[in-house]
Amino acid sequence: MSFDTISIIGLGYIGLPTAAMFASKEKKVIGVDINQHAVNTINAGGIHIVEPELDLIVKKAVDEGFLRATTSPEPADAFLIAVPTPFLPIEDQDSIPEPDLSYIKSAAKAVAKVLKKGDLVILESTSPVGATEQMSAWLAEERSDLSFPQTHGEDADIRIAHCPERVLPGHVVSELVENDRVIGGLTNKCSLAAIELYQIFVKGDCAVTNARTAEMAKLSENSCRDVQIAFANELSIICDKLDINVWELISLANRHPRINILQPGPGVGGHCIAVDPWFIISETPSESTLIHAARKVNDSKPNWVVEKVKSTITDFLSANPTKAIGEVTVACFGLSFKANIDDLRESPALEITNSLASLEICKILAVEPNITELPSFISNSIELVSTSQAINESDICVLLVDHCEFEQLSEGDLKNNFIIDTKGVWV
Ligand code: SAJ
Repeated sequence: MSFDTISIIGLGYIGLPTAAMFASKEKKVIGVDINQHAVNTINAGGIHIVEPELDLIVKKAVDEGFLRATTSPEPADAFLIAVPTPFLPIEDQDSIPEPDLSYIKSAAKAVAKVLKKGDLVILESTSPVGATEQMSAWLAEERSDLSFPQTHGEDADIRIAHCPERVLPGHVVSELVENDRVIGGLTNKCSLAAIELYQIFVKGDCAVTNARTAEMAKLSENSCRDVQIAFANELSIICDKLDINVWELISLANRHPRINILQPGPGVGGHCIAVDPWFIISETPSESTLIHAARKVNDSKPNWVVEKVKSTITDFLSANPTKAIGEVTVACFGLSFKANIDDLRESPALEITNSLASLEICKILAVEPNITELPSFISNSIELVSTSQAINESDICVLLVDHCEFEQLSEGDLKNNFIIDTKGVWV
């Protein structure tokens, strides 16, 4: 099978780097996205997302004519669907969110119009178990003139597979090439075609399974990490109550040859680890008690930090009886969802800072070295300041993200402030 033209549907954090990698191997790549701004930016040789090294690769691919973006699918030999799989809005905090596959459905319907015999369609989006079979059914509904694996097995005209992305934001370019891939074809021929496609640029192994196992593998990876972080977060709350330094405790426990406890923090953020477990929980709620409990532990950690700040304000006022509560200043160090990035989406640090501001009991400063202005959706009473200004002007310093800039501070820099450290950088 030869893949002369490859189409990527969805040019976001996964689709655009993937398109760029195929183009860097001199394949003709057609990127498709409904976002006209993204399409225009890419066709001008730019990128609309933040990811190290990607800008140069995209520019070269566009300049050399291997990558082009458009808003509607065109014929190709292989289609990779990398669209969002969000959740439907929940009615109340205790309901279990249900996945929204409407972007996959729209992408499948759009691709169906240009499908031809022999084409390969791969679902890359993180999806609930059964989504690849569902996507194939949507394609078949649109194209009764073509045969699909669910009805014609190995003799089908179209090949379908699920190959989940597993790259770490911030390291996408190297991980796309080096990481092993899980390849879940609806039939063996589907898997073999998908392996041939990925081997154009992937150096890692391509491990073959079926589509449902591939879907569950991706969900299990992120759920496993969520459960392990929940254990660390629960330990941090227990240790706080027992007056034990959790960071020392974890480093001691990790000296055991078979123990590797992860790091506690202000909660779990980002668009993957805090989200993907819900695909499992929503499909098998009675069987996912541990995964569900871990979600609750991690989701409740920001609120625990807010309560900790409130009790520290009380301690500060007891130690400084001449001060009124309105004169207290709290500085929050870090707003992004993890260290050394500018991404504020689904960030527990941002949630904590915003919650503290909404209490309206004291002045809130925020330090975030990776942004130049605060997003419009957070409280306008929060003031974005430099690290030194925050230390000098605050009474209480709350470390929320372990950015390099904060790790460089010494004990002496903070000697006049009360400290709450959710990442173990200063304690
Ligand atoms: N975190 C902790 N303690 C830890 C590790 C992480 O509190 O010990 C927190 C981080 O601060 C952050 C969140 O977890 O708020 C997630 O950060 P992360 O760096 O662990 O992961 P993501 O969400 O950036 O990327 C994950 C990766 N999955 C795994 O490591 C199993 C990545 O490989 C996936 O491709 C990505 O999700 C995805 O797209 O699904």
